[in-house]
Amino acid sequence: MASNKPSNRQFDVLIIGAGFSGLYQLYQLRKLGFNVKLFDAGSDLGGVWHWNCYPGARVDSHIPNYEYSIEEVWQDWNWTERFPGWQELQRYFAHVDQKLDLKRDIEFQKTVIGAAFDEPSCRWHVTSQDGETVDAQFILTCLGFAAKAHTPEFRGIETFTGDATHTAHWPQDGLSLSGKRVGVIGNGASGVQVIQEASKVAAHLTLFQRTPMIALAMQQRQLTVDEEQAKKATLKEVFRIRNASGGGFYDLEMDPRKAHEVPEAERNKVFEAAWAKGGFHFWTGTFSDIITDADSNRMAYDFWRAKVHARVQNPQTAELLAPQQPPHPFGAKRPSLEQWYYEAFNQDNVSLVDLTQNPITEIVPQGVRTASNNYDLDVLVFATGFDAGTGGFTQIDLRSTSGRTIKEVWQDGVDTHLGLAVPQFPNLLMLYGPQSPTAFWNGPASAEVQGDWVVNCLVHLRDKGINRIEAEFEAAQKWTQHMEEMGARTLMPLADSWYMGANIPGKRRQMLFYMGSKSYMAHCNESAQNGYAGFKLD
Ligand code: N01
Repeated sequence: MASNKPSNRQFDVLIIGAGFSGLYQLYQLRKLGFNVKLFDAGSDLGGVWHWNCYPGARVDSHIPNYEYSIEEVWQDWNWTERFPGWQELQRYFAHVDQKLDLKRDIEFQKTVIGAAFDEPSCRWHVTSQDGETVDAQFILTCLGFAAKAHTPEFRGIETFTGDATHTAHWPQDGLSLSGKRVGVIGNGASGVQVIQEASKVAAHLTLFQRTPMIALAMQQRQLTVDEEQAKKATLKEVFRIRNASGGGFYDLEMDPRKAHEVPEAERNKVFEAAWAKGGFHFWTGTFSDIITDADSNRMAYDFWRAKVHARVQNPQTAELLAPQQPPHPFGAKRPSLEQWYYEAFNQDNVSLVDLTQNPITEIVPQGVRTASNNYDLDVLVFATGFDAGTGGFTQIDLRSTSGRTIKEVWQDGVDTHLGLAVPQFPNLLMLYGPQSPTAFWNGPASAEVQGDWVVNCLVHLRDKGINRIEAEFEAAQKWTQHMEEMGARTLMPLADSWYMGANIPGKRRQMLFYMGSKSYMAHCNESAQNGYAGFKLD
């Protein structure tokens, strides 16, 4: 509940969320003399990497893209895998804390449940679950885009007598899948990862698939200490290029040509090279028109499909996993990365239920009932994603200056100025939020680049004696319009993705994330250079 009571504890800045963005803000603002506090709902650092401890959870951005560029952090840190898993990422955050001494200004298990802006004092009253209300001039929301898990409302869901969990709420003390009959609903990034691990240990694993996932080869590998040490000499330059790049990767280069204009042999060479590099290279590191031209997009899809069919023995299963007709344009939904996902379906202990032919009718005490079958299960995993971008906000009783909750304000769609601020929510700045490049921007790069903009903004306000910053309605409407126009020039709107808000029943369909961090930052910097155009400063 939002509260209007004044509080005993007062801060210049309250940061919500101890992931990459929140920790970066804390580190920078504290150095600049702000009185800062960070609240996080979890019991340790890491944001999603604190919560996501399901078997196989690992990052899809390859090292060294996925880390801070802060020298005192990287100079004596060595990664062991090109795509590190959640345990290693948790160790990394402990290392970050050790180097930057962050925890002394962080309060854990401090879930923010409400916030109301007090006009006379020009400060936010922020209430947490434990009943305390604190007072801050500015709130920085560093909630991540996946702060609210989505579990579909299957009939009978509460009757299941086995262990049921959403991937984002995986028990911190573990949940064994060994020797169990495991069902997984969903095959996004989380589903693919948990399926791979479950396939190794489960007595039987059943994937309930609604839409085939266009999963790309991760090309995981171990990193040696020598290799990591040798890399240090190049890291400053690597991070400089990464942070200036259009997606937060130092080594993801687009071929400027259009795929359908390139001779087939040449095109396949480019596709093969990207495939061999692994990770997102095949998504955003081939031709410039893959996500804008339907013919070029289809060429990438067909290349991918042939790769999958070569690995799956049963042609019918292969067709379910990689159908002749693309389920949606390639890349218009976030591709998962996989290591042995497709081979898993060659195993006797793994089966696939096609929900388009055989939909789930209800969850029963023993397992899942579909239109034509019953599946008895010991463990049911909901890898069903998130109310992305906005869910982290709308679950807080966050009040506008006119008293409306952000949930009400965003009911008919999100309007923000530059994905940084919402009209009628003064002195609240969003990092990695909706209508900024979030989903298309490697997290640590965004934390630093967008993060520096926010830090500079707060310094500017302080230096100029400005107490209040608020997004203007007209600027926010223009930004939404600009995003829709950009989206319409791509194939993105054609998929029912979380990028479009289309994965949540009843959520307004709109482009929720800005495509292109370079042009995004150009807009943000232009606003700052013009006295924070689009914001009202008092
Ligand atoms: O969620 P998702 P996620 N009945 O939304 C299915 C990041 N991430 O947690 O496609 C049946 O992608 C749904 O089916 P459909 C990453 O950015 C990163 O996997 O809607 N199925 C889909 O298969 C990622 O994109 C990492 O038809 C239902 C699945 O559930 C984002 O988080 C790791 C259903 C949801 O997939 C979200 O990934 C994990 C229903 N009623 C996550 N409702 C790494 O970096 C939903 N589904 C590694």
